[in-house]
Amino acid sequence: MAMRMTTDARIKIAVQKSGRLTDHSLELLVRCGLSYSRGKDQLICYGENMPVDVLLVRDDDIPRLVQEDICDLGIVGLNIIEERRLELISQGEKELFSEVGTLDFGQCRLSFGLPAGVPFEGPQQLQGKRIATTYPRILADYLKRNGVEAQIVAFSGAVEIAPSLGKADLICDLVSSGSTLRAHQLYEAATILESRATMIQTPKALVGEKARWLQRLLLRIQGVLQVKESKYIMLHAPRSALKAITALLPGSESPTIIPLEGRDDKVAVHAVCRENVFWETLEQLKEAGASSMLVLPVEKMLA
Ligand code: PRT
Ligand code: ZN
Repeated sequence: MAMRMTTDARIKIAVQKSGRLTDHSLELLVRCGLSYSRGKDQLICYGENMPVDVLLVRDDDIPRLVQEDICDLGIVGLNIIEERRLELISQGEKELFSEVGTLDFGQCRLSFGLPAGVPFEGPQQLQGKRIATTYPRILADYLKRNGVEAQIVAFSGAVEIAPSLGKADLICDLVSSGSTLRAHQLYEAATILESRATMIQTPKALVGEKARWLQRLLLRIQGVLQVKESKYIMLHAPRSALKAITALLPGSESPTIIPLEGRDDKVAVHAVCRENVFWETLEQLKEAGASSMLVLPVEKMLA
């Protein structure tokens, strides 16, 4: 009994076992301060310094594990989440997982791929066509919303070969660089879903210690995401140009102004910029009168 209680008090996060999201997902958790050891079977990473364990599974299983409350959290592409959400809704399921945040990796688009040379003039053109996809529910939902009837040819992979096999007129598949489409003489005609890795949470309310840890973890994730873009900038500014210079600092709220020993005409300005600071910005700052500029990466941030 005591054993079971300790297990239940731990947060379980479902992460893709091996694929495009794996390294980024684990890296995010490590940057949140988690250190873990990988179990012998390689299926669970046991958190050593936080009550957080990571279950390594196929990405397609992640929404179900979270929805059925086997895991408290999951990191998975919005494409998989949407497909599963539509399936659950069609089954009359009311208790779904909730989305807690969009992450900064796994970007891709669910788009129509048409044979090169066939122009795309809008959804009406899809009427009566055969469309191959691994996302039949998202596609059906799109067609319904656009009042179009088409034949959905469900594939489990390698959708891009469907047109050349004569199995479909066009495809609806994930695209990132577009090179797979090009290699099959297809082009990206229109996007129906923009996807990114997303964190989802169980529909069951967490309580006590576990709820507190979840809150801490979510705050840390937010911090990690903010930090990646943020820079700390230090510079010297003539008092007369202070207004113009602070207005140029990208995404900074209220900079710290520090007097300079022995100089009445100049001050030091320190600020956190929530966006990247490019060379162009530094050049503009210099033109406005700034000097001794330093841009530093931000290691950690907690609002
Ligand atoms: O084994 P498991 O089921 O866990 O993995 P999987 O093979 O189903 O998934 P995986 O690792 O390929 O992708 C995991 C997630 O990464 C997806 O669900 C998306 O959310 C996201 N993602 C981001 C992508 C892509 N980019 C992507 N380009 N998933 C797939 N692709 C494929 C696409 O299907 C097509 O075949 O890559 C090809 C197109 O790429 P480009 O660069 O040629 O356009
Ligand atoms: Zn998968």
